[in-house]
Amino acid sequence: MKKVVTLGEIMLRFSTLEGERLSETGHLTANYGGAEANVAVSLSHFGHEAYFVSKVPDNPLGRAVERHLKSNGVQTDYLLKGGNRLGTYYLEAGVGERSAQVTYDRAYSSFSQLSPEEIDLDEVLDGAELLHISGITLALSPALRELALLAFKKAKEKGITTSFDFNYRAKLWTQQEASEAIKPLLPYADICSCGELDAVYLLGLDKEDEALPREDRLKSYYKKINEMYPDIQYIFSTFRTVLSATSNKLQGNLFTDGELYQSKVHHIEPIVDRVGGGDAFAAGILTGILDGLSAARTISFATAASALKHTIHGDCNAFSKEEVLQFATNEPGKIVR
Ligand code: KDG
Repeated sequence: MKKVVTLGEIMLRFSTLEGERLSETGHLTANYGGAEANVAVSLSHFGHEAYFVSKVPDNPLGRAVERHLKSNGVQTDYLLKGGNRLGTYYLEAGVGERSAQVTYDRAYSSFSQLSPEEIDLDEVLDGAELLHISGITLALSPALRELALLAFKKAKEKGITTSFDFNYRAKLWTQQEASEAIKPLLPYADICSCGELDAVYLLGLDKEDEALPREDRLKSYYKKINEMYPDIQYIFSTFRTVLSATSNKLQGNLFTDGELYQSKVHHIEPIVDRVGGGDAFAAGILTGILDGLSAARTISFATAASALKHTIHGDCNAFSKEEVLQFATNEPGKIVR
């Protein structure tokens, strides 16, 4: 088993029933979610020794989070206890053409108040093969931006593979703020999840001609990103066509060695819960890379993992590597020429 480390915030999520408004509902269901925690859960289900680095309050909610992580096989040795509170978020379910809405209530959470000195990066990274962080962590405080950058630099020094997911959330910060925080980290990234909009609005690349096929535009963005940050060996994203709140088409893209690999198109219907689909996808890509799968198999595995996540409630993937492989059948992704 390979030691893999993710660092980020985990929150308690409250969701309305379908067809109810958050402002009026009397029924909320509870789950746990947080981008890097979701990735850790998936990585654990995919057979890795996943460690989640974070801070939660020293109260029953903090202990419940720990139990949730442990029950999914995630190692909690670096889960600090203390601080004010557990962040929460609320999800008003979408119906038909009306999409879901997220409301955050996470200010002053224990994790957002964490200072870099509280984490012993040498200990956390000792023996690790991979470190994964997303833009959500960078959005939460200047101190977390500093910690993430320190962690990436240290991981690079130690020869540990680093993975960064842009994960832009407009409710947390502006594009300008995100751009300024993300760019210093990218020279230290080996793997990165970056969509077309991220390339244009956060990295400032010129918009490609909309008349070009999507995959040609993406290939061109990825080539440019690779010129700017030559150490990035893998860049990935999905094409998502939203048909309704409960129906999607999903295709995965993985760029490596100058080639773009695409999965088959999954038509997901009905979608039970789309939150965390991107994290299951990222964990699938990371697993393909860690396990030495070909790029074609990696993109097929990751997209299948994401499609499966859409069929279950909550932010976390709950499928094993074997189940994802079976669902992905034998159809590897194809190179885009
Ligand atoms: O990627 C899914 C996350 O967005 C979700 O789990 C909640 O971490 C979260 C956030 O900050 O929105």
